[in-house]
Amino acid sequence: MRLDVVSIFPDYLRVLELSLIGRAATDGLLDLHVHDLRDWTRDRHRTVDDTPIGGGAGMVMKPDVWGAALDDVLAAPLPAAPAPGNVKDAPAPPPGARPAEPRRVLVIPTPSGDLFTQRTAEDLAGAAQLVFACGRYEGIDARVAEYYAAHGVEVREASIGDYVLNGGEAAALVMIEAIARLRPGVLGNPDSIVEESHTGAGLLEYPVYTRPVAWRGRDLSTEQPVLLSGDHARIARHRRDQAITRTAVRRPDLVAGIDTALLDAGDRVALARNGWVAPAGGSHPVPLVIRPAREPDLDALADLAARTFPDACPSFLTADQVAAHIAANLSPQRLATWLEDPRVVLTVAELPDGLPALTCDGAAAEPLPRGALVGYSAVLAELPDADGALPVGLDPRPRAVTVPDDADGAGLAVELSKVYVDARLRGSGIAAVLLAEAICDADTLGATVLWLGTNDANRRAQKAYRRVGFRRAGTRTYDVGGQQCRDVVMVVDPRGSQQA
Ligand code: JDE
Repeated sequence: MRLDVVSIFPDYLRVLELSLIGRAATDGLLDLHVHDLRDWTRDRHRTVDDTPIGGGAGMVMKPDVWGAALDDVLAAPLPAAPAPGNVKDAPAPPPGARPAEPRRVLVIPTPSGDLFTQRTAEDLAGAAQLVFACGRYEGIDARVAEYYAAHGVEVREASIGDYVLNGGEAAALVMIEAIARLRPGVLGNPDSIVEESHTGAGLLEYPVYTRPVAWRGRDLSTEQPVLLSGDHARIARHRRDQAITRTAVRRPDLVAGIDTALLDAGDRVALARNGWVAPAGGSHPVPLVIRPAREPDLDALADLAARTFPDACPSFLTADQVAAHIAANLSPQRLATWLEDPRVVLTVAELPDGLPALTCDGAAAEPLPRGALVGYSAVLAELPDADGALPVGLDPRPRAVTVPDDADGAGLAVELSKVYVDARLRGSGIAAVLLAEAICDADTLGATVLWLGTNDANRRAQKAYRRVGFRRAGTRTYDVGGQQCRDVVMVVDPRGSQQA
């Protein structure tokens, strides 16, 4: 690759002689040329600028000087192209095709250009010649870029960010470094490039650590023991979770642009924990809020409950039996009672921006409106009120559940009465977050055991509960609209879950 830089401060680019780039130039991997723009002036004062036509502050660089310089540099001989087959990933030319014109790109660093990104660097790394035109003052006469674009040169006006520099030199150095390290042989360790592109879902890098393991009060053997476990799969999962959390906190703009086809189930849970939901089949994550239910939610919540309950029922139940159960146990009135009862914690999953209609794989689904409720959970503490009554809707505690005493010799059982997620958002990680939240809520209520009953046949649900720490304790029979169903009973000790 040939690199040309044209500047009125050629010495500014002397740093290119140093480090990996300079080594690549001496090794012949890069053919680097720095030019003084004033060499193309023809007046005694070597003038490169003039006052703006139309008036105004500052000076503008002259098109005639730039034209003379760029005509020469863009006609310069190029290093011999590598033989076909030597270029990794290059498409094979069609048989009988004559060799294509080498790709020459004129790059003009300017704050008003297109944003230079890693994609731009990857693209430009494939060119045969890059010519960087470094302007000073208020810029270069606009006709220069237009002229070369109109005469078959690929022109890229490129910005390295939203700030103003005194000249294009520093921006050119940034772009050259980003591009040159992608060229074969320039970077010492090509593994690190491979690894970068692995996180190519558009995530920030995970935080990295080296010895000493304990440093200034921060001990990784207690903070992140998985990193010292030697379990490569778990380490990879942990790092990916960290990358997702970091991206959600620092660059929500990047999360909104993630291609969800590149996400696995663990990624979806990590995203949901950080306030984003990636629906299966959707193209981009959308914001998710997990929050306590409020009075205005009641109708939508009852609606969601009625929609999701039948999914969890065994198939031998009739529609009437299911409907009877919903009318009795999941009405807005019942939910309102829960909302007013301090022994009940009702949590909802809301999509504040809704969900766009999907047109993935030709399958279109209805969009969801802003503020749509897509999941909920209810935990009920087994605490009698002043009249000795337990919360309405609390199921009798199955014999299989034992209630350990806490430090004061008093135990408390809490039932995880409901956790449901809209069928459309299955596998999005919402259930895992609602469950983690429910376990924390149980701890807050003072529970020494959190228990639940779930239909024996619903293996998917049992697996989800097991994943967040529930263990099978036994069985119970459960009445749905007059029909006795067999449930598996599962338990978890919620104590200390808040730190997690
Ligand atoms: C490149 N991000 C920022 C600056 C300029 C007022 C003052 C100066 C070619 O025309 C240019 C080039 C530059 C230097 O590049 C940057 C830059 N990426 O500042 C100006 C414009 N307006 C003009």
